[in-house]
Amino acid sequence: MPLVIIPTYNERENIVSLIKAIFSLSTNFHLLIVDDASPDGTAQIVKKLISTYPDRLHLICREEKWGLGTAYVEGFKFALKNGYDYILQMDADFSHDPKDLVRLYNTCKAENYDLVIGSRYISGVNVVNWPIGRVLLSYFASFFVRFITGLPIMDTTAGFKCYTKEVLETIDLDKIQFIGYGFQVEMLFLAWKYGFKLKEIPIVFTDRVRGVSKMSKSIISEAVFGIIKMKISSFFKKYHRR
Ligand SMILES: Nc1nc2c(ncn2[C@@H]2O[C@H](COP(=O)(O)OP(=O)(O)O)[C@@H](O)[C@H]2O)c(=O)[nH]1
Ligand SMILES: [Mg+2]
Repeated sequence: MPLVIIPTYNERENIVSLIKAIFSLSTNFHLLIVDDASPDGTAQIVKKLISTYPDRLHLICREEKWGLGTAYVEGFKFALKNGYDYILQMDADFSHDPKDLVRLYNTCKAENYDLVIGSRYISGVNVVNWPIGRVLLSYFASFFVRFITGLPIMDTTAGFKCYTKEVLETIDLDKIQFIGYGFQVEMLFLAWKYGFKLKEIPIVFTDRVRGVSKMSKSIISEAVFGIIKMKISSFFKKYHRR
């Protein structure tokens, strides 16, 4: 059974239509929202929907804004504990098209990949409505990560992915370093180091229409130094699958 994990912080304008869009897909996805005490009441809105989708919709409410990376780690642990075998992740703001969940999942399952990445940069630059500064930042960040780590992936900071449970069981989730966006890179890097089969498929990424971005300068500096540190420390680690 596949589980889609969506971290939220102030996504009240997006969350209901997103949940409905996912539950109207042909695949029987289950859904976990991990909310960090959004002041706009995102969690309360989700809670009201649980009775409509009792077995399919799950919610974890955290007490504070503890960051994207830790929200995903908590979601991954939930997925493993509850026996899901494919775990997908996406943003709450419709930047990732819910219909692409089916493509990610089917590619992972039918073609026996361990991690499938919805990629903005595999065939040119498929980003719609982002300000040029944000596109350049993202494209440069992706290049920087590839250059430092050697990852054979064009969109190294992608947040739209499908993992098999084996990947999440192998990676020591308690040792994840990044709390912000660098988390996406760290998971990808570890999956690659452990020798899992990775695949990029093209997606179109559209900037959010509703709500505001949570990207910040501190997230960027965590990422730049953190990635160099991650690469250096990887020389001293062994990556054996349990
Ligand atoms: N739970 C949780 N979700 C977060 C946090 N920061 C961002 N998000 C969510 O992560 C996703 C990506 O964030 P977003 O603001 O769209 O970033 P951007 O698209 O890179 O500008 C969205 O679903 C956000 O609501 C956080 O600290 N905690
Ligand atoms: Mg976004």
